[in-house]
Amino acid sequence: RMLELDLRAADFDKEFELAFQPIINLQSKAVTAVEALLRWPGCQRGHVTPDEFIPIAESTGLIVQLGAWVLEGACRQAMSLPGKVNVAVNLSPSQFRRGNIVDTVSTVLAMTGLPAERLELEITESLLLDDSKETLLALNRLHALGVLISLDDFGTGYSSLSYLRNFPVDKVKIDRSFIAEIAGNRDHMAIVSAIVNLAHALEITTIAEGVETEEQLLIVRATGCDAVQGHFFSAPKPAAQIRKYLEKPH
Ligand code: G
Ligand code: G
Ligand code: MN
Ligand code: NA
Repeated sequence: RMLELDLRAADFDKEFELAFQPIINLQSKAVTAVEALLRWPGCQRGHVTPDEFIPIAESTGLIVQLGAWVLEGACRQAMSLPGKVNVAVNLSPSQFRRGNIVDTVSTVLAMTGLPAERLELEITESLLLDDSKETLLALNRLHALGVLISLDDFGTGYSSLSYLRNFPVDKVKIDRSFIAEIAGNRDHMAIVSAIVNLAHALEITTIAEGVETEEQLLIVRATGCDAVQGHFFSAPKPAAQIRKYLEKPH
């Protein structure tokens, strides 16, 4: 694939950018974190989405270097954004399997000066699925550094309840497919409520993803969910725009 050659040849600093999307706490109504999302505006081949290039970065192993670049950039931005917001960074399973993620994270924290408590690492159930000792060890070490672990896209995979008990999970992000239909579908509201209650029983915080309308926001709030993210508040935006969003009162 040609994209693979472009990715191998890419100068990350010149071609890639991070977008940031606010995560809003429903009690305080404050932005408590921003999620960093990778963009490739400098790609020679024109517009490519992360859903196209991230799988290639994963299969080639380039995600180890690219992921370290994302971590560093995200932590640097978190240090410079107002309001001491946390930053959430997506991690691929290959960053655990092919790279030394614990060393990478501790190096980036030391280099940028970001307190570990302000970094949230988003992992997916696919990482936990093969139940490896190495993965558990790495997650426990990351947690011991003080970083928070979020389980992303929750509800779409196996959603084994044992994951929430056996791994150091601080937050679950309820997949946006449940939120998309929450207004017209009682089953979806019941599922979201059940996830929120289960998480809270285990002292895990909940975030609803993909909130696009006020109606969805009100229903999500009624489930007792802690935080929301989605286009209703803001799409992922370049750091300069997110800075403005954080500076203006809500
Ligand atoms: O905003 P959206 O189109 O950015 O993201 C599409 C997918 O790409 C999502 O599943 C998201 O988690 C993933 N993604 C975005 N940025 C990163 C990143 O820096 N690292 C990894 N591993 N995945 C990312
Ligand atoms: O897999 P992950 O949750 O990391 O991916 C986040 C993805 O969700 C990104 O592609 C981001 O652009 C997208 N996203 C964020 N908010 C919304 C929203 O309100 N609606 C939709 N459809 N997508 C969203
Ligand atoms: Mn995510
Ligand atoms: Na997600």
